[in-house]
Amino acid sequence: SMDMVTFGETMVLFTPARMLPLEYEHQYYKQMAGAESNVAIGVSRLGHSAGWFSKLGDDPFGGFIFKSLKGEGVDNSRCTFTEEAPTGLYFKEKRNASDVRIYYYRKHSAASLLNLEDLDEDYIKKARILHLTGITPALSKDCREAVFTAIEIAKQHSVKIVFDPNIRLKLWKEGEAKKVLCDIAEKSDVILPGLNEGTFLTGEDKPEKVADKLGKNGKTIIIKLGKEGAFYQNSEESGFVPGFSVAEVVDPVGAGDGFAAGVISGLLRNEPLSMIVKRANVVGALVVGVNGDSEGLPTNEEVDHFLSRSST
Ligand code: KDG
Repeated sequence: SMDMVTFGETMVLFTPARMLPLEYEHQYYKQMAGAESNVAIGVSRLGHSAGWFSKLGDDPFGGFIFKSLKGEGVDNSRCTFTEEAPTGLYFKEKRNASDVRIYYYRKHSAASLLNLEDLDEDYIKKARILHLTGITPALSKDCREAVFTAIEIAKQHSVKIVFDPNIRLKLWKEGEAKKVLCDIAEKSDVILPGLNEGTFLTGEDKPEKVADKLGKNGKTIIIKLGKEGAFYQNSEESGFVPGFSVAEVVDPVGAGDGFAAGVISGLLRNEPLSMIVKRANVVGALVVGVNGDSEGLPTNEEVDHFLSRSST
């Protein structure tokens, strides 16, 4: 059985070789991206067992993703392939270090065909944590149904649900997104919004107020405040944890997934909430110093090393 199970779309990411508007770029290198697989890689690097599944195209890109995740030590035994649709793609455009834009080529992708038949109930119910993002329910009706069914399975078997809203308004309409994501938040045990996502879901703009609104029934809420750190609240405690500054932000994409991996690792180790949030901040900070959405994800030793340097 797995410490954590997650599922969603992983795409091939094409990164331009130069910092240039995409229209002028000729060369790309091939990486892998997807919030859920980023988290699975992160959790695995932090020393836990992580299971990830999706539906991949029966094409070279699907093969690349499948092998890469296996190489990262992620269990992908429940992943399926289809000939009906291609693996999704995504391009990054870097105009400068702080202006990163993304373009999806994922409509009607293989992952959007993921459905109830892809859920292995036994696999989900034996996990300690089910990680979900707000991206998967935006992909298709079938994907949404799979998410809500996975939630039911988790709840029936006391599997803790960690939910990162990951609001992607390129994928669906605002009103629909708000309704569905609030519904998932309501059913989750731990919710990890960025502050603007928290505002989107609750209409509040102060972290404490967002946490009060989202945090009913003993939920744990951790609001990501970027380089300012994070605010956390559960039924026993609340507080701010300051952020860590990194030498150079090379690529901000993926920091939130690193943070989620850090939180999941801390929950699996039963650490106190303030410690969980502190280490999660470090994981997020280390991701932004490296090009790519998952390449910078650290091991525990790297987190310890960073902490020892930042306190001296
Ligand atoms: O959090 C990073 C992800 O957004 C990225 O890896 C791609 O999953 C992705 C998405 O749908 O944007």
